Amino acid sequence: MKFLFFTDSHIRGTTPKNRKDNFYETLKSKFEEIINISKDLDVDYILHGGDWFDRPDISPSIVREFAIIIKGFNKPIYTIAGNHDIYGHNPKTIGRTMLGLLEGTGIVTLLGYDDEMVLKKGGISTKITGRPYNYDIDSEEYYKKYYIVKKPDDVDYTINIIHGMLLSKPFFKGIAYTLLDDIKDTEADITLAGHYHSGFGIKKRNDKFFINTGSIVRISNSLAEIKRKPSVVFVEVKEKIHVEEIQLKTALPGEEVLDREQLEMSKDRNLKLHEFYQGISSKGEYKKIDLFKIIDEITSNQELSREVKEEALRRIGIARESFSKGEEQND
Ligand SMILES: [Mn+2]
Repeated sequence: MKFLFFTDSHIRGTTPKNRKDNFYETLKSKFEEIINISKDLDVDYILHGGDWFDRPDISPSIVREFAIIIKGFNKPIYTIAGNHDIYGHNPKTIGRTMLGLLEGTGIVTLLGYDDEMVLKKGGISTKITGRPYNYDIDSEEYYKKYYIVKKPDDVDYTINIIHGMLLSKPFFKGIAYTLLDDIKDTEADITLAGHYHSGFGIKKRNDKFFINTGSIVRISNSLAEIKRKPSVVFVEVKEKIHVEEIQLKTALPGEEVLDREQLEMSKDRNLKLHEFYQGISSKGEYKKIDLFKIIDEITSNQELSREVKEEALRRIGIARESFSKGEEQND
């Protein structure tokens, strides 16, 4: 039984300010390459780790174009919603989102917290579970119920797909995350994670695989992202598990797509922080800014010191309270 996994495609019609290419065209080429890889490897199923779209309300013309492309996989697609796919971090809003539309029209199958699929082929059975993003997914109180899954006796393998901040080593304080070592008791043979865009590759703990090869697009212009080559993962389960990371050929060298000048500018920590404060202090502007993108940008920016990151995240926390109240009214 063969799978192809990729995550965090962040489909959008505009080009992020850090990118020098036509992001929309790049996205299309990447999807086309991934479809070709899936055909060449003759995979049975496509798995995606969430954040299909950059926002839940991407324009219909863009969704239409990508829906046509995604149908080209011509294989069942099992997936989950990421934080960018839903409104206000609320998984219950999926019915009014563009990912909900892909699900409703049968282009993808969304796995909710209580769903489990048992796939069978050639005498092998694999149980697939999905854990869409939720605000408490990495909380100390609840992370286990999302990350740790059971394996029934009557299946050969179990795969859990999750959209959460799973990391291989500790980050700085101020953002919730879950470490591989915290969840090594999971009975999932393979945990496939999205959400953390830089990824941690393919890791093994207690004979279990933990995989996040990162977003297929590079949005933030940190040094790590400039060096990173986006990739997908081929998984084959037979008598044993075979996993393989495949780098995308359509992903150009970081220097060619990410704006180095923007990175140089951000080296001035005070300037960066000043711009950030300006962004959130003007109310009209603020509503147009994706909070998680700000958090992603700050946390992945290697030019910022730990203290600056912590202070920024502390202030975001305060700003976020009033933001989510406003968002609920509009929703
Ligand atoms: Mn994402």
